[in-house]
Amino acid sequence: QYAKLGALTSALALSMSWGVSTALGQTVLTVTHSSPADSHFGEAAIAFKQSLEAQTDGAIDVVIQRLDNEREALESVQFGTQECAIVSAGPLGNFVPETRVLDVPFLFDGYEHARGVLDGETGQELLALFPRYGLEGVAWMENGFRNLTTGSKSIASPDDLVGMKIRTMENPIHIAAWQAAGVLPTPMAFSELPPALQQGTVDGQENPIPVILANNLDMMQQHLYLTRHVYSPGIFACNPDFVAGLDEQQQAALKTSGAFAAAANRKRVEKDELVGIETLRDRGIDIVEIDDIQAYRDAMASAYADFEAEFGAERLQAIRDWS
Ligand code: EAX
Repeated sequence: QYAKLGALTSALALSMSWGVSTALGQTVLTVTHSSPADSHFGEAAIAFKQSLEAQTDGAIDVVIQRLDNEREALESVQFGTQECAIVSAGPLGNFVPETRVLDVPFLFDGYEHARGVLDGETGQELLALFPRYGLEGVAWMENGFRNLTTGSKSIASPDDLVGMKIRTMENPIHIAAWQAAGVLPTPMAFSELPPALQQGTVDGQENPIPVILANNLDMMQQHLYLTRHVYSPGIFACNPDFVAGLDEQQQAALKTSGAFAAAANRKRVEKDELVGIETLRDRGIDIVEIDDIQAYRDAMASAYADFEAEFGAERLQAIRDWS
């Protein structure tokens, strides 16, 4: 019964999206992402479009759209009402649970470390699990290391965070880490964040420099603490049936175009990290370097027993020790 229903819904989904081709017989591939075009995700989408359209001689028409509810984007890709999405890994663990290991705070020392793990065995093994959950993991993307921002309340040490309402992504690992620090985490989709900051329903939020810059979150916040507490990967995901419907050459082009997108994405993250802090300072937000990052690690320490129970202490250590 369920199998039949499943087949029916996928047939429906098929006719709703990629069944629709243009007069020229083009296949339309819609890819959404959560930031403006002038951003680390926007540049990735443009690089992908240019590469795939050129490689397939225009047989695939890539349409880029903005969708800043990342959970909805992944649901639509899974269901087949849109072909692909670039999203941060925020909600990804609710779809592919094994990817949650990447969300553990203070797991990576820096960009080289995080990228090495994603490009290496761990990242590739995780991508191979996606089809089990109705998704095709085309390439890892990058959102960046996350930093804490607050509105009128300022913080001298993590002790001051106790009782503060901080918006987090809809990510159980992040939520547990902030709870351990005494914060009242308020998970919500990215689309709900600007109004929540403007209306003061939360005291702060956390996001990487590229996201803060591209979305002008500094205009809604007064203090930026360079906590770099957690690395935020992104993912380029597509609907597996859509991918299976492409010919072999197009599938290969999809993969290499995903790699182009990832390269453009990383390049923009690097640029934003390099000049973004100065730009944000010039725009007027108070920027605070953290001398005692260990205090933040200690504040979240009580969550680590659970993380070790979920992922294995050895596994976490192996990721930390990557070189
Ligand atoms: O993908 O939800 C978030 O805070 C993400 O970092 C943002 O949507 C960028």
